[in-house]
Amino acid sequence: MTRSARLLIVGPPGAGKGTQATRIAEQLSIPAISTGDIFRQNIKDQTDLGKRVSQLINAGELVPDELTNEIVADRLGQSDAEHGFLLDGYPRTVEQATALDQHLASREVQLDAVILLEADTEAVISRLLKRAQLEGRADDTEEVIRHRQEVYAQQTEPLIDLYGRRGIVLRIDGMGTVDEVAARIEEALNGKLGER
Ligand code: B4P
Repeated sequence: MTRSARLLIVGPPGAGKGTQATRIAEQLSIPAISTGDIFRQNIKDQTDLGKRVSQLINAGELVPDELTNEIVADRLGQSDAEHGFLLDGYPRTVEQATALDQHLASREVQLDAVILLEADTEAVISRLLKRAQLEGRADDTEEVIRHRQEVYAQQTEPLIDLYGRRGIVLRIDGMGTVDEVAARIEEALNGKLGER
């Protein structure tokens, strides 16, 4: 499958966004752009940006919209994203969604689909606790994981209605194996992208 596609993947922390984003991007030959990965890389490299955001991320808080919007606009302006991209973990607030709309409108393009990964809260918490043992991410303690779920419910869930009204949301059951979830996404995306 090689097609131009402008996509988002949304879902609660631990739903499998990063895991699935890599696969989908590879299948469609588009870059997967994860704001979480961009921030973590900057923290690791101890850049100015990394120093500004590390406390917020480790506490499970969102990075300010203005800063995040600037980073994404810059990344989307790079040549590999010209014909398509999969944004993973962005937008996370209504303000970010508005900024993305404005950015895409200025390029006279629009989103093709929003993949919404749905998963049971207790199951995602146990996935993230397992990742904590494997990777030791500072924001994967139980207290911070629960806080990130609340932040998602308050700040990010409203985006589902916003995109739902545009008829571009693909609801995907995120429970089951990685391969099972990937197969559901592929089927839904084939249907949606085939409509264009
Ligand atoms: P993210 O990096 O986006 O972190 P996340 O929501 O936890 O998702 P992640 O991709 O890591 O996990 P996934 O569900 O794939 O953000 C981290 C922080 O950065 C945020 O809290 C915030 O502070 C900041 N940030 C990022 N974007 C921002 C924005 N736009 N605005 C402001 N701040 C922002 O997977 C989780 C685990 O589940 C993995 O270990 C995986 O192996 C496992 N898994 C996946 N699928 C599975 C399956 N089917 N079965 C079992 N396990 C599975």
